[in-house]
Amino acid sequence: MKKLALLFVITFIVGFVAAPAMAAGNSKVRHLYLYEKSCADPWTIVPGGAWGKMKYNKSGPTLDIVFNGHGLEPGWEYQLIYAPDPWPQTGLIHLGGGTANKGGQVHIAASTDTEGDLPIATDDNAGLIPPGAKIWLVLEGDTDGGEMTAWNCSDYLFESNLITFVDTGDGDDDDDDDNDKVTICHIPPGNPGKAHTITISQDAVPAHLAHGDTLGPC
Ligand SMILES: [Ca+2]
Repeated sequence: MKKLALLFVITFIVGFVAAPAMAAGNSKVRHLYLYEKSCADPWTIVPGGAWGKMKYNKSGPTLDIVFNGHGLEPGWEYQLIYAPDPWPQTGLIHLGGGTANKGGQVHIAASTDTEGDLPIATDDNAGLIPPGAKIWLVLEGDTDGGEMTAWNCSDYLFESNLITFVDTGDGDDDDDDDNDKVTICHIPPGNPGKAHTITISQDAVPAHLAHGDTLGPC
């Protein structure tokens, strides 16, 4: 009976201490693992290879990430990116960068105003059900502006899952880009059966119309 009472007291204490901590925690926080992969179908994870873990918020005015990578090349510079398909990942967004230390570890903490939700409308993976965004760790020198300019696959880390991010506002960029939305019928190239209505920023309209999308809902 004493044991049971003690257990009850411990449970009560743990519950009491843990509950406020959970309430204070951010329920929007998510985690994504990234791995070195085989670089050929079916893109299996390399056993004992490099890997990393990214903590991020699933919604907010900025995408806030904390990334820790392991087993990388000491002294090399890396960039964490959102990588819209297809090649060359046009429209990619830099989420932060860092240099691997002597132990091959990279630490990146950064906030980025994505100026819209992820995946972006022109991402092939926006046509998936459910849609998702790829996050990669690539070499600093392999991107230029909003595209990949080189492919050193065996030096990268790739997503274990697709993620989504909802941009709830303009952050501190003083644009009104998040309020400047247009509804279109998005017709995935080569896959008209997956046409669906999406809302995009005014600036993205010409690119969509150019690949066959139409104004207004489907
Ligand atoms: Ca924003």
